[in-house]
Amino acid sequence: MEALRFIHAADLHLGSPIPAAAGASSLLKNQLEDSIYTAVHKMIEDAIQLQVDFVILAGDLFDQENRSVKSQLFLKQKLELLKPYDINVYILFGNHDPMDKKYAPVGWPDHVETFSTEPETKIYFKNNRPAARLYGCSYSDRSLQTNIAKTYEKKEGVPFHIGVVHGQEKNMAGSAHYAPFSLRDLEEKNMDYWALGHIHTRQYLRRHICYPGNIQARHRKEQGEKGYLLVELEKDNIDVSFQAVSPVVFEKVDVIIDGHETFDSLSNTLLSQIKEMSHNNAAGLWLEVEFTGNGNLSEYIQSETIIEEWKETLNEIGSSESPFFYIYEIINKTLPLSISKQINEGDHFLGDVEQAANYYKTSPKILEKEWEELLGHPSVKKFISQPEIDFIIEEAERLVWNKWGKGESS
Ligand SMILES: [Mn+2]
Repeated sequence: MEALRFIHAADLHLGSPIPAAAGASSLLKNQLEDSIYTAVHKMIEDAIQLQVDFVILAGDLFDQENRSVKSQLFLKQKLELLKPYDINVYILFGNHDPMDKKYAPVGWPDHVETFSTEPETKIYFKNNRPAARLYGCSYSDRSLQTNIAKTYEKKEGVPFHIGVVHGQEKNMAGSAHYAPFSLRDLEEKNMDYWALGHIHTRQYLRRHICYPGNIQARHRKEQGEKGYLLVELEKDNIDVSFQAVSPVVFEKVDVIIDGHETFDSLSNTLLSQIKEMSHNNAAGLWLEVEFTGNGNLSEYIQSETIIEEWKETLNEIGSSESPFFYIYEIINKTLPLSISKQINEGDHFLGDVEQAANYYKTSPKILEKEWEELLGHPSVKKFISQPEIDFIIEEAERLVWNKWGKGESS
């Protein structure tokens, strides 16, 4: 039995808009705009270099159901590069690019096989012998409510079996519309590998049941390196390794201000923390920096003018680093020493503020009632989740503390 080596990717979301921060240079904006294309290009180069047998794309190749012509032609051109190397491609379409929607049609070359909207199997031949059977089913519409993985029927006669599904594990929130399955459903099928798609965070549900995550982050909430999975299947062994290809990486840096008396010392700490983040494959890091702790610098970090100037200075340094970094936001969660001291000494008013804040944070139901009109509004509801509410409460808490600590009573 011959071993197999293949690439498993999903959720390319080609054509997805990636909003950049307003202050970023056009160079940075362009890089961000092109980042998905750059990531896909790198994956194709890797496929050739690593001499993989085939590539699986497990859904949501295109971001919008009308599939932009630019994205389709781009992908077709890239996949054509694989043909001279006998690298096949197996494509399944997901909820973002369902098959039965209207889009300018683009034909796929022969070595690219797409799964139809009925569960079907494809056989991969290696050296003229059947080497693997792939099971898959594309979305016809933007939702697929059936447990499609459960309907896959394993047919013997080939050495390896690979299930491909674009869907969500049943216990995950909002799973009902996306081919919901339980881990047990998948395990019972005894496949050698499950190539999953749909969830943008890389996850290994089992050694052989994996979500690769999306290939390039599109906003601050998709943190860390992104890429594809390289899978090596042998008779009694499986090896799955993550390969980063995303040129732009979103990250968060947490810096504690305690003990820093000057801005240059704090800057040095921040810069060395950024250096420690090793992202060898990334061209650039987009950073959200959060300052916490107590110290004399807190008072200055509260000033928007200072923060803006500081950000600019740091970003000038960042632009000549490799990978470059760009700080798009600085979040201040610090307190001046004098105020933290007053809190520790049991200042009643400051203590009361803290208590009130904790009360609201730990009893979301009460806040829901008090803010009913705001939080119940359908167009607001979508945008305000619990972490954001907590953030607003903490901001309010810090604002009151600072004003009180400085003796401002108006
Ligand atoms: Mn999806």
